[in-house]
Amino acid sequence: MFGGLKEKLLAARNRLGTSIQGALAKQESLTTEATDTEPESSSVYRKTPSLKPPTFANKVKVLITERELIVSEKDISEALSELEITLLESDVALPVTDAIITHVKNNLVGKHRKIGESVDALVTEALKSALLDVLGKGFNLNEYIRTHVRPVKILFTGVNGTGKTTTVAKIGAYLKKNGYTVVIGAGDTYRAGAIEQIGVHAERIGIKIIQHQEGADPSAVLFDAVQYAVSHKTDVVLADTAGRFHTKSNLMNQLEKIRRVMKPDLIVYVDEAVAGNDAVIRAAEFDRTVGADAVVLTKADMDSRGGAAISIAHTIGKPLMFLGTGQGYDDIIPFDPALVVEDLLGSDSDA
Ligand SMILES: Nc1nc2c(ncn2[C@@H]2O[C@H](COP(=O)(O)OP(=O)(O)OP(=O)(O)O)[C@@H](O)[C@H]2O)c(=O)[nH]1
Ligand SMILES: [Mg+2]
Repeated sequence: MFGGLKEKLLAARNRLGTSIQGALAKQESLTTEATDTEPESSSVYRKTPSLKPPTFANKVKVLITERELIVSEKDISEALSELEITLLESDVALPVTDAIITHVKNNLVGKHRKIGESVDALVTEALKSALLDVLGKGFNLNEYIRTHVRPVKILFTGVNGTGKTTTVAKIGAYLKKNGYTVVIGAGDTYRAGAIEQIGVHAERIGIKIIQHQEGADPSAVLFDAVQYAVSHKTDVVLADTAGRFHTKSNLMNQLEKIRRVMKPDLIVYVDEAVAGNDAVIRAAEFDRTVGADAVVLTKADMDSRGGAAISIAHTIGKPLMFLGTGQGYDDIIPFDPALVVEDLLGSDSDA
């Protein structure tokens, strides 16, 4: 998952570290020159590791020992430009790229006095906090269901073929595993074979499904699913819907009707991570028209660039709830920003 981004971030991190190491080396030599006539007082500086010209290979492990490090904007401006290009190439949205660059710059430019910290740790921390800042907090669905009136009604929307139906099945299996009772509403009455498809999933994971005939009004199906949940004290209703583009006004009106009739507690926008910036733009459109409370990005297992996952929460201001990571029912992971950042930048600051 996001392998390309990981690699590029490592290169950007080393590049930033190398720039700072260069600045440190410059300060070091200035200090040494200035203190050459004061043998005793300069001993601390002489003990610091000898600073060879920075190279990619020595991986910026240099310690900011007992002295102050001052980083100027000029010291890191080239490395920041490279980071910017890296992010844009990875399909991170422009405003999100800007936010990350500003955050990293604000973090690194200025005085640092952290005894024993390596330059690499300094850079890694700056990148981590910048990413955490744009990734938001995620969305804990278990917690949400636990603290809301049942049945919790969740409506899934999105464009064609992104993985809505599979996600409904995966989340059904996930919630069942977490001890909740679930009913699925087969709200895609439009595409041939859709009712059968979700029916097969429901049977495999052992979850009740409410379905009507192909061509029926999806609002009526989903209303029935909610009625079933109320009368059977079911914890959660998961409503599948037909794929649609936000430009198709008749289908968007249909979704609006579903929303009025079903009164969902949560509208979850589903798109595929591999769609990159397109997914972000579409999410914003759906949020604007029918609303979105949270996002699921599927096919993260096939996505090397990671741009949509990095950008979507910050762009539309709605949390990322799950990542789909394959075609099996267990291939879904709650989106945990800290874990994603750890995975992207590694926990070993000396790497
Ligand atoms: N690799 C991978 N494939 C996935 C993932 N989620 C869904 N898929 C596959 O994507 C394809 C489309 O999935 P569906 O769930 O039918 O998509 P949909 O959005 O319901 O499609 P429509 O109802 O036609 O709009 C299927 O082959 C799924 O197995 C995922 O996280 N990773
Ligand atoms: Mg479907």
